[in-house]
Amino acid sequence: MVDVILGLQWGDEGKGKIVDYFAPNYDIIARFQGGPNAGHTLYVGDKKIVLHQIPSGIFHQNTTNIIGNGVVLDPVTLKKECEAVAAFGIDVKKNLFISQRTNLIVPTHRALDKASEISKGESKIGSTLKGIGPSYMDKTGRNALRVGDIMDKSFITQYIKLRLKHQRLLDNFHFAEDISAWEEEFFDAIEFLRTLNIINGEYFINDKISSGKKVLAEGAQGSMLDVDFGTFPFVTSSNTISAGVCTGLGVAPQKINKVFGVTKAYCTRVGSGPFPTELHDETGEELRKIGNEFGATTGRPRRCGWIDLVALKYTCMLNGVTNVVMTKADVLDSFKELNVCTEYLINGSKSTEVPFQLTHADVKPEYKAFEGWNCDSTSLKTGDNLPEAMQRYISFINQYIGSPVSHVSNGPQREQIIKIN
Ligand code: 2SA
Ligand code: MG
Repeated sequence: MVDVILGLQWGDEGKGKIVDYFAPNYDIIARFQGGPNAGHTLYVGDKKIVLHQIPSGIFHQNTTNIIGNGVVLDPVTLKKECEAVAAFGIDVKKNLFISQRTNLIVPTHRALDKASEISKGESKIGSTLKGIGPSYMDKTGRNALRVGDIMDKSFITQYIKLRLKHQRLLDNFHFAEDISAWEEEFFDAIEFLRTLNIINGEYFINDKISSGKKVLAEGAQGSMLDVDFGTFPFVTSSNTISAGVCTGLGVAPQKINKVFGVTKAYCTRVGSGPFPTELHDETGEELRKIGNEFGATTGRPRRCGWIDLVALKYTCMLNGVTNVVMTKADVLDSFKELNVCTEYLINGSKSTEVPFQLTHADVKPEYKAFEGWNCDSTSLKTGDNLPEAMQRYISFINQYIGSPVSHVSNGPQREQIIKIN
């Protein structure tokens, strides 16, 4: 069986911590989409580490970690990450496995990402500039190099052919960047990649499932950034929803069991694009400050606002969420009043559906106000002694979205998580 943990908002819901918390219940943790644009923050003891491509199970000794075919892999970032993880005494050669069908990010993908963003001007996506969009374009455009290709003698020739294609595109953008330093790093990292466990991912994972092993699929970014259902074009280039697990790992839909959807108790977004409940005032500033809302990969300040139940109900539907995990509830500890968005006012009409175009100008959030709990929640341990105001907040969300909130995270530490009955 395969369970899934994924984000229900625009990313940064705290999935890394939640995966780390649930990891001991699983034999395998697998990434199925995204790439170095992800930033999953974990605490090992009191040391903070940010993982980008390596699954968050790497710090659990007996856990097998898989990078699936749906991921776009930057070997340079991977090498750095492996070195960072090795400093904690972890040997990736033992428990990290990479699908040979995983697509490679090459240096020109990063240049193309930058060129594309610059050409868009004001309407830029606000991408992480990690080459994600261009490398998924090469996948669907049937040009990409894949991890399995690095074992082939013709790899360099294939690489040069692809670089030439990219060079022509870059010329069209009138964009010149000297990638020679990147290239040197890239080939160095390819050498390193050759020493890792490269597998036939779909057989590997299905064999494990058949022999009764438990798999946890770890999502990156969030459902509102899904290339099909997110706030297009301000999305990432992969399917971040649970459907992506099937194509990104090679597992059939009936193998998927629980879907844990992670949401913050409020809402954030990095990069451009619509965000109906965004707060441009002091309250938004306070959320950013207390929640330390800065991108884990790029350090960018995150836009902050109230929780959006219209969007949350939508993403619960898309993912078939069986359990909702609410994170960073403690960030709301000091707020006198909390708002939750229950409806959108779109060109004067009320709606509880996410529209085709979720643009700033036409969509206004309608709020229901809640009294804050105004106490330190960080040391709460069980679901039965939650402050009443917190209970009211959670049970309203529960009812609205129709999926049960089963866990509430009340601090960054592994043990700061409350199971709700
Ligand atoms: P891209 O780079 O092509 O995937 O960017 C497209 C949009 O997707 C957003 N995006 C993200 N949003 C939140 N978190 C992400 N990961 C990092 C993190 C981000 C960071 O965990 O903190 O450090 O800045 C992530 N990755 C992509 C991106 O902002 C664009 O809106
Ligand atoms: Mg993140």
